Amino acid sequence: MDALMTRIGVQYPIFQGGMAWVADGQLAAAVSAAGGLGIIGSGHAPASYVAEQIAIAKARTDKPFGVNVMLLSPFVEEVIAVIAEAGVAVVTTGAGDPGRYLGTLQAAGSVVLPVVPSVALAKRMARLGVDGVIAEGMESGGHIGAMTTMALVPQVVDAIDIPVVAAGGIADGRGVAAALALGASGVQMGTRFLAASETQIHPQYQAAVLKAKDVDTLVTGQYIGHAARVLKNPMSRQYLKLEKQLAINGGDMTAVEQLGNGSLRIAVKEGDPQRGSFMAGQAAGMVHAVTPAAEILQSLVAQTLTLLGDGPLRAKVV
Ligand code: TUI
Repeated sequence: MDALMTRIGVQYPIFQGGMAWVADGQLAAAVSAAGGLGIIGSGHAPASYVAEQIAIAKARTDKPFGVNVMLLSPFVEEVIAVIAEAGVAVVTTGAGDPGRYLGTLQAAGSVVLPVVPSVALAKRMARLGVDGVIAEGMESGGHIGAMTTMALVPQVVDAIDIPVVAAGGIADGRGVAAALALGASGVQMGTRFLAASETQIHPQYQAAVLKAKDVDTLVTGQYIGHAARVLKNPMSRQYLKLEKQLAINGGDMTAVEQLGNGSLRIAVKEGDPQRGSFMAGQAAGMVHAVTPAAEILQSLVAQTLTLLGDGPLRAKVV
C-alpha cells in the first residue's frame, strides 16, 4: 500500500466518489466499513445536511471516511467550518480551486485531495501543498473537464511528486489494475457505487444506470461552461437541444440554466426522467447488478489481484 493510503488508514486504495445527494452518510459508512474510503457528497446542500451525514457515518463506522466539497456551492464556507469542527479524515474538492480553505482543513487534521481535470491545475495544487490529487477524466459522471483518464493520469503522475488517485471510467478490477499501471496510488469510482444496495437514490435512477449501455450518456452544459455527464433521457436531450439552439442563434442562456437547477436532486429523490438529471459516467455500461458495497469492494480487489499476479503493482493493493 502506498504511503498516502497508509496515512489515511484504508485497507484498500479504493475511494467511493462524493456524489452530490447520492453519497450520504449511510453509503459512505458502508464503503469505509468494508475497507475502502467512503466519501459524503456535499454538493449544493446546506452545512446542516453535511453535519447530519457526518454524524450518521460516525455512528455507523469507526473507520476513516471523507467529505467532498463542491466549490461552486453557495454554502462552501459553512461546509468547511462543519468539516473542520468534525475532524474528517479526508476532504476531496470539486469544481474549483480549494486554495483558500487548505490551511483550515490541514490544521484540522484532514488529508486534502482536490479533483483536477488538467496537468496545469495539478501543478498549482502541488505547489499549494495539498496531500495528493484526484485526476479525473471526462468519462466520469457529473461535472467534468476535457481530458480522458487514460491520457490525463500518466501526465499528472509525471508532472507532480505527490500521490495521484485516478478517476473516470473505472468500474471493475481491470480499471483498477490499469490505473495502478498508469502510476496512480489508488482509484475513485462513482458510477459503480450508484448500484450499491446501501444507496438511497430513487429506484428509477438506479434502474436507469443498470440499463445504460456504453453510449447512453451525453454531456450537457458545454456551452455555458459547466459540462456535466448525465444519462440520456427526455430531460437531458431537451436540455442539450435548447442549449445548442441558443448557442447557434444567440440568446439568453438563463432559461436553460434554470431548467438544470435542482435537476440532480429531482433525479435522486423523485426518479423523474422528464425533469431529472441522472448523473452517471461512461462506465455505467459495466454496471449490471445491485449488490452491497462490501461485495463490490471484495470483487474489485479479487479481480485486481488476479490481474496483477505477483507483479510489482501488487504492493499498491495489499
Ligand atoms: O465536481 C465534480 N463533479 C460534480 S460536481 C456536481 S454538482 C454540479 N451540478 C451542476 C453543475 C455543476 C456542478 C456534479 N458532479 N467532479 C470533480 C471535478 N472537478 N471535475 C472537474 C473539476 C474541476 C474543474 C475545474 C476542478 C477544478 C477546476 O478548476 C478550475 C480553476 O481553474 O479553478
